[in-house]
Amino acid sequence: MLTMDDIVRDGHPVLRKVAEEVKLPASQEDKTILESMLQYVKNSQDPEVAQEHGLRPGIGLAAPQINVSKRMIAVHVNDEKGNLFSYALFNPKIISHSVERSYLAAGEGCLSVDESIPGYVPRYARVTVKGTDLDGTEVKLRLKGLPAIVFQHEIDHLNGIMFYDHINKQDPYKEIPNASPIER
Ligand code: K3U
Ligand code: NI
Repeated sequence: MLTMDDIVRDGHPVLRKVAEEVKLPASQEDKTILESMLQYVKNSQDPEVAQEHGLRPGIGLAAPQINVSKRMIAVHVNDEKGNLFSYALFNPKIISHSVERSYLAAGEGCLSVDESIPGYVPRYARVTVKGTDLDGTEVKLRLKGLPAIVFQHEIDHLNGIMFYDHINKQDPYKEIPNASPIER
């Protein structure tokens, strides 16, 4: 079971590397790692398990965050209507996106960043993501709202990008053109 001890923190070089594509069909080792990532995110949202193991709650996790430089992400998040988006994907890719942007009004956090960093993180409002799930099935997801933001945050991790890279350094709360806030 993954715990916070497995999560590398900001400053670790793996977080700045471009992660390698996973060879498909995935090996049992890669599947086990990806399953454990999704399990971390689920466990971290269960108050009893999280408290028992000292897990910081998360809605997503990318393999580089556990020092595995491979293109794998796990997401477990509800949209504003309460629909659950629970996915563990190999080689996720944004294949198209809206021109319109969005951002979380409360800003973003990251399990690899211990402090909170204020500011708006501009994201695409809608994205279409393709990837391969744990069964080897190709999936194509059309996402908006919080799930779209989380997938973009996790795919950024695969490209060595941290959420705060997107924050305007001079004016962290500067209005983002053509963007709608998401309150959560
Ligand atoms: O935002 C977080 C949260 C946790 C529980 C309930 C609601 C929100 C915690 S930070 C988080 O989940 C990151 C995880 C990371 F860094 F490992 F990928 C994902 C994320 C947070 C905010 C916006 C987008 C993605
Ligand atoms: Ni993160």
